[in-house]
Amino acid sequence: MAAAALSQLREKIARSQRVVALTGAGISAESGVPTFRGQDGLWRQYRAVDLATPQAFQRDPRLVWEFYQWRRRLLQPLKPNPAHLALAALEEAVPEFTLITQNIDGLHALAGSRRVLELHGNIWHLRCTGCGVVREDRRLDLPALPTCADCGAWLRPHVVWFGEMLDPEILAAAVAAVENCQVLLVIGTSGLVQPAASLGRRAKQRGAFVAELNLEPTPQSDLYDLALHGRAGVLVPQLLEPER
Ligand code: BJW
Ligand code: ZN
Repeated sequence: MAAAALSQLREKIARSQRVVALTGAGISAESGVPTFRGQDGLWRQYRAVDLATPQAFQRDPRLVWEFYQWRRRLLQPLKPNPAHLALAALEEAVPEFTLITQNIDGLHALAGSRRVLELHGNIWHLRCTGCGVVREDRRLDLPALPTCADCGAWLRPHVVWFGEMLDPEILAAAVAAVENCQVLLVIGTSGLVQPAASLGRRAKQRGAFVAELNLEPTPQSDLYDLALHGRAGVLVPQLLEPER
């Protein structure tokens, strides 16, 4: 059954001009990045409202920075895994391939993916709360409360917290990509966080073939055409293997 589903998905991809992948924390799990809602997930150990909301940053910016600096140190040595690498290879094989990620870890770019829409920002980018400038900054020895070299205001991680709007241009590009694609791969996301969670349904409504690749079924699984259960690091590379 799984073999038949895999071969059906390979065939759909081979016949398509426009393919999109939407990834979540599960694709980076095998690189050592903690997910949010699994058994060892970040939101099991920490309260999101205390650390990943604009109110939390207003209340206690040092605490929020401590959390992000800890995560930057954790992420810094981590490498892309076979799932990231397979998506970079798929981009080369498909005429028009768009990668939409909810992840802030930057591992898709490290794997060689070129066209990446980062819906929730990037932990290696800092944004000034005063003048709005965004700069890449990979230092692990940031001050406890880093400030902007241009205007002196506090810097914050350039990520999207709960209750904040996503970058409208990036979201519009993601919506356009899913509404125009022929195949959408939904990989390693629990499908609980909006607006990313509604992208699969949009693709489906516009006639795309939607496949979910996840360790386990999600609340979205029934909406889709096909589900493959297993580790992303095993399943995604299998999409590139020739039919036997
Ligand atoms: C594997 C695997 C392996 C594991 N192989 N698979 C209704 C009520 C209340 C609030 C809302 C509501 N509707 C909408 C909202 C607002 C909110 C929201 O959606 N809340 C829900 C939780 C209910 N959304 C927002 O606030 C968004 N903004 C917005 O809507 O703006 C408009 C607005 C403004 C003001 C008011 C109202 C609306 C912004 C959302 C920003 C999300 N930010 C985070 C943090 C980013 C920064 C950081 O990392 O610190 O983004 S939260 C976190 O969740 C992170 C992730 O990108 C995101 C999604 O998580 P993901 O990737 O799905 O991870 P997990 O852990 O949930 O799942 C992992 C999956 O992988 C599992 O399924 C595993 O099985 C699988 N897996 N290992 C394959 N090896
Ligand atoms: Zn500034």
